[in-house]
Amino acid sequence: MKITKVEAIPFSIPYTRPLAFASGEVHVAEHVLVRVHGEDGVVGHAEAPPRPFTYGETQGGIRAVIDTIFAPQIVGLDVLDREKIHARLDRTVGNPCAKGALDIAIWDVVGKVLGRPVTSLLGGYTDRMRVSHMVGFDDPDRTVALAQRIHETYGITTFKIKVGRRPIARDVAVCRALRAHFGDAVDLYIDGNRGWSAAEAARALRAMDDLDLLMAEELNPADDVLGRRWLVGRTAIPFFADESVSRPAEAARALLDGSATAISIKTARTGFTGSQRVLFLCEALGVDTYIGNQIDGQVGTMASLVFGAAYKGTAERAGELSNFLDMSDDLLAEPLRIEGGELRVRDLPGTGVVIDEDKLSRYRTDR
Ligand code: MUC
Ligand code: MG
Repeated sequence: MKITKVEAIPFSIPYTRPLAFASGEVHVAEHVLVRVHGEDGVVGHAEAPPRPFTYGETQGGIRAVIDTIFAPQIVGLDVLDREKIHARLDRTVGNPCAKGALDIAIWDVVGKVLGRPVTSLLGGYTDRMRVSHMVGFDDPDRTVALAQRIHETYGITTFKIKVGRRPIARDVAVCRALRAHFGDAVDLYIDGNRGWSAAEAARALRAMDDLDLLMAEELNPADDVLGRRWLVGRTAIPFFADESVSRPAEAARALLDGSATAISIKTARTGFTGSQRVLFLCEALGVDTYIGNQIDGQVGTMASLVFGAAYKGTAERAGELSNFLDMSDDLLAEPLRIEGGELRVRDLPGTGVVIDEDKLSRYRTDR
């Protein structure tokens, strides 16, 4: 089955609740829907969520690199020749979200051609994942009220709290209020998006020592080479690398040089093929992973779920699969539904993504 055409369709959907964190703020989902067409009219879909402040990709840049560089290199190749496809894409450095979306859309085509759900082609471990909800910067009372509503409405019992503000007491107060409100009924962990120095992060962790945090993520910049190693060495909980490991080789480097003890896997930036490589590396080294959220819409969340549910290592931890709840609308014909704190994969060939074409017409910005 040859690839006949690739489309990169920009769309824009506002958030009802903007998400603020140490490295940026999101008010509108300005994403790209990637469509890979195969012979016989088979079409695979994926969502590329650019994070300009994290990886430097933008909506316009993702479109341009796909239209002018990647599509001409892969049109005409067989969808099963994935090593060949990746060898061509990897001639160009960077562009993780553009490459990730192409990879996922190609897997979607493969699943449809074979008539099997991609989750079973990848690993087939389970059909569901527990969901972790990520909360952005706010004050303690509003954060507790939001988490309580999410807990009651969707049954979610794991929360990631964005930290990295100054003074550090602001974030400590939010975490403390959540623990006081929920007691041990929820799991809590923190993500600093590189906002603190190593010394500030160490102080913050000390101030939260009694809060039973599950793990910590990117509290200070990985480029503070010795500072990061010093911090990770004195942290008693898993220290996750996220945006500092956008490729399998970076994950290997981070683990070997002691600048992380665990790895967040985001299909938005490593697709399914790169995410497999990260996961298998971590499994071989005995290192924890979890499925992170690149502030994906529902199409991207479906991909995270399809991958996360496929493997024991990723399915056993709650995955960040709920931030589409902050969007005013989305593109899936049948919206995702979180029930009892879980999301289930769909028993459909491919990734299970079916696009609502009316919504796509409404939100696309190229016409
Ligand atoms: C996260 O885990 O950091 C914020 C920036 C990004 O790329 O992803 C989000 C969430
Ligand atoms: Mg993160």
